[in-house]
Amino acid sequence: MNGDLIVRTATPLCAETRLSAQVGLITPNDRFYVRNHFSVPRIDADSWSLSVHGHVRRHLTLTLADIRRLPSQSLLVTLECAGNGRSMLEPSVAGEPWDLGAVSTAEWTGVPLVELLDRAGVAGAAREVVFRGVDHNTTGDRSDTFRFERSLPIEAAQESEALLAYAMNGEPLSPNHGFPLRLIVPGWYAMASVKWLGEIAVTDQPFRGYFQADRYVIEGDGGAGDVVEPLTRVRVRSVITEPERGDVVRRGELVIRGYAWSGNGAIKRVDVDIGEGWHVARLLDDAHPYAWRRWEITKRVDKGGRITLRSRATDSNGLTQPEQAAWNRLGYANNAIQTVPIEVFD
Ligand SMILES: Nc1nc2c(c(=O)[nH]1)N[C@H]1C(S)=C(S)[C@@H](COP(=O)(O)O)O[C@H]1N2
Ligand SMILES: [Mo]
Repeated sequence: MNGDLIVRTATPLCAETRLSAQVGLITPNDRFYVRNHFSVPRIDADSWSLSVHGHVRRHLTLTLADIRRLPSQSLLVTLECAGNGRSMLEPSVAGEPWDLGAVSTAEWTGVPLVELLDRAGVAGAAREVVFRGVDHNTTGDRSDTFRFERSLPIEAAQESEALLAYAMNGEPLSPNHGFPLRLIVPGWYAMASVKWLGEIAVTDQPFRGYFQADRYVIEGDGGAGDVVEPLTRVRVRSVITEPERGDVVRRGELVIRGYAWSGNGAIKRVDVDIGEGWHVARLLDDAHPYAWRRWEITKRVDKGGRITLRSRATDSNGLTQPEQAAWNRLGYANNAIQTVPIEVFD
C-alpha cells in the first residue's frame, strides 16, 4: 500500500490520503482515497457489459468497446466522502473514523450519462435512474446479500454533467476505483459516484435501497429512520495541508497552504486565521466548476508559543463553513472549520 494512504479499515479497504501528500491540483491515482463497502469485485473486462433498461424505449447492452466508441468527455472532479471529517464529531459516532483525507481530485474521462440516456430514450413516466454496482455482500445491520446501488432523480441525471467514466488521470480505472466503469456525479458527495457499474435502470418509483434510504441521510433527533435530508451536494469546505497539526515552525514568515471546494458553486474566498483575526488568502489555479482550488497565504508570526490556524471557505452562493459541526448520528457532511494547532519557536 502506498505510504501516502492511511488505511482506516483493511477489509473492505477504506484508506484516506495523508494531508501532506496532497500536493497538486490533481491527486495521483496511487494516493487517491479509497472507500469500499464490500470486497472489490473481480471483473473480466471481456465478458463484462452494461445493461440499460426499465422505462426506456430501447434496452441497451453495451460492451466496454461499445462504450469507448461513444463520444467522450474529460472533467476535473473532486470526490469527497460524505463521512470525511467524521472523527472530529463530538460525541463520537460509529463508522469509518475519517480524518480530513477522504477527498481527492482526478481528471475523469468517459461518456456523458445524457448521451447514453438519449440513446436509450427515457420514457415519460421516468422519475429516477438507479445505478447498480456489481459488488455485493451482507453489511452492518442486514443479514441478506445486497448490492451497492444508488439513484439520481431524472433531472439530476440529465443536468448534472454526470459521466460514465472508464479512465482516471489518463489511465484505465484501477480495481479499487471501479474498473471497468463507474459513475462520476460532479458536485455530489461521492456515494453517488457508483463504482463497478453493471446496470442502469430507469424507474417510475422512488428508489429506497439501503445506501439510499438507510445510509447517506442526515437524521433528525428521532434517530434511525427519522430522515431529515438525503445527502446530495457537497457542503463548502477548506483544509489546511501545510503546516500540519503539531508542527513546530520558526518565528518569521509563515506560509499556510490548503484546498477549498464546494458542490454548490465556485469558491469565492478563503479566509485564514492565525490566532488574531481573519485574512484573505490568495486563490491559486483556474476555477474549474467541479474541482477544488488551492490557496495560500504568507503571514509574519512574531511571537513564540502555541497558535491555532484556521481556514474558512465561502462559495459563490455565499455559503460558508460553520465554527461548530452539525452533529448527526451517522456522522455525515461535517464541514466545520478545521483547527490546526502549531508551535512557533524563536
Ligand atoms: N459500487 C460501489 N460504488 C461506490 C462505493 C462502493 O462501496 N461500491 N462507495 C461509494 C463511496 S461512499 C465513496 S466515498 C466513493 C469512493 O470512491 P473512490 O474509492 O474511488 O475514492 O465511491 C462510492 N461508490
Ligand atoms: Mo463515501
